[in-house]
Amino acid sequence: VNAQEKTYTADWKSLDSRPVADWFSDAKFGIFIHWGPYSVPSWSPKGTYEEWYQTWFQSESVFGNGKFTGQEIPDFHKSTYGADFNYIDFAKLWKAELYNPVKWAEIFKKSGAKYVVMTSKHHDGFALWPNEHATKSRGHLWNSVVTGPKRDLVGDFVTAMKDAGLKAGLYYSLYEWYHPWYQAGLDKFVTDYYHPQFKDLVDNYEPDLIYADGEWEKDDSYWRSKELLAWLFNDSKVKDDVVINDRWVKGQRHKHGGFYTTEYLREEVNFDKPWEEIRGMGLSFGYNRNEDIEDYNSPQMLILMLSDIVSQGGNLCINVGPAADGKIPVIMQERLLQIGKWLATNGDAIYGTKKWKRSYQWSPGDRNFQLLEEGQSYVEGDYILKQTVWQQPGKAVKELFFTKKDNDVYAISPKWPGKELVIKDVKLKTDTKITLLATGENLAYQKQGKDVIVTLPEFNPNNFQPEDYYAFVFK
Ligand code: FUL
Repeated sequence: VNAQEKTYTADWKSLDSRPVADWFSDAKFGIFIHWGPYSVPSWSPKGTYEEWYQTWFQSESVFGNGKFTGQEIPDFHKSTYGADFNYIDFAKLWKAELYNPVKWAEIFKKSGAKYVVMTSKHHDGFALWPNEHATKSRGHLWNSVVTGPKRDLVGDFVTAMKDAGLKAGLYYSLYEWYHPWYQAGLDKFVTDYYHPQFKDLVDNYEPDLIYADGEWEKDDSYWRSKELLAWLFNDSKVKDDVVINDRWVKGQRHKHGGFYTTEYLREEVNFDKPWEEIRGMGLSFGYNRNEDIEDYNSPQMLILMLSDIVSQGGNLCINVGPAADGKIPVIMQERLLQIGKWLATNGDAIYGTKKWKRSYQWSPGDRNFQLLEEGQSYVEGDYILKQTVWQQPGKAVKELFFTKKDNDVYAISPKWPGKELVIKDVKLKTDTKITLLATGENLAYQKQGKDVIVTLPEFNPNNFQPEDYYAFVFK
């Protein structure tokens, strides 16, 4: 039964029976965008989420991994903006004067991403579209058309992405810091605010994907998200197609909703549903000017992350934090283009693939790999993966990531394997060709027991582009 032929009821059994559209699992690579009044200070201690500036500054709560006193943001704020400067004042300073979503879309297309998800409203409650609920219920100007950018940021974003052939998604936070109705625990926060505001967003912009968030504080008896999802699936303008995530009710991630979400891969991933990892190129979602070059992942690291996640059946949605002026920081643009160049040659191993019978091959023993530095070319035997999600400290590392598509299996190697590539435990048909995607050449191989030994050509740097070094793909 197609999603569109069914009527859904407001219970998980019914709602969970709705399939996640295939385009999502096939896309594999997306871009997340966190942009809001917090992009004006764009500062937080390294390793924390910059978009949490408001609550950290106002409540002095300690957020992060325990390394912090909780005074960092209040101190920064007072010395930079003064004690009388409120978070609301950031919205007025936020001009987005260089915001050009058509240019964004060009960059995103070149990155090889297939979908882009932008914050329509983060936990600070600031609406990036002309939503009256935000302003009226709070009693101060709190959307991007009445203050700050004076522009429908969401509308222009969705139009530009769709025009470029990208899927356009919207992030939406259920809970809000400092919303008077929410703080008072009033039901009207849900009936007169969350639900109607959400409907306004969905029916005005018809997003391809909705990334709910901030569900963790309240039970469903408060949010009544199931009712809203029944509306979304039965009555909204996007009822047939929209893809949703799993953040709708406290404690229900990886259980209910659409695709499952992970964040900085803090959790085990062994899912029977489409899933997506989100993270920044560095350590934040909102742009953090406090991060230095070494806090950004190298292009190789990002490509290996993508390969690692895709080999486990997931998507990677990598975050970029635009500056307050609307520019995507040039380092982030460069990373996106680097990923895109690699995908242009090797995307066959990523897009539309599924998990193979196993996701990786572990190196024998405790071997260290070193990542390439920017501009460095490959030197045999000098290739290390720094602490990563795919390395077990002191144990073996993942030396191959596998994916499959139809009858093809892909092996993604973080380094040039040397004279030969050993693929363990693989069945081949007699006419199987083994191809190196970077050069297109077919390679000789022989079976050895259950394994296949592929003979590699003499490594000739002249045959490769810089991006080929990030990971070598064998089909
Ligand atoms: C989290 C939020 O608290 C972060 O600020 C960020 O928006 C991330 C995508 O979801 O739970």
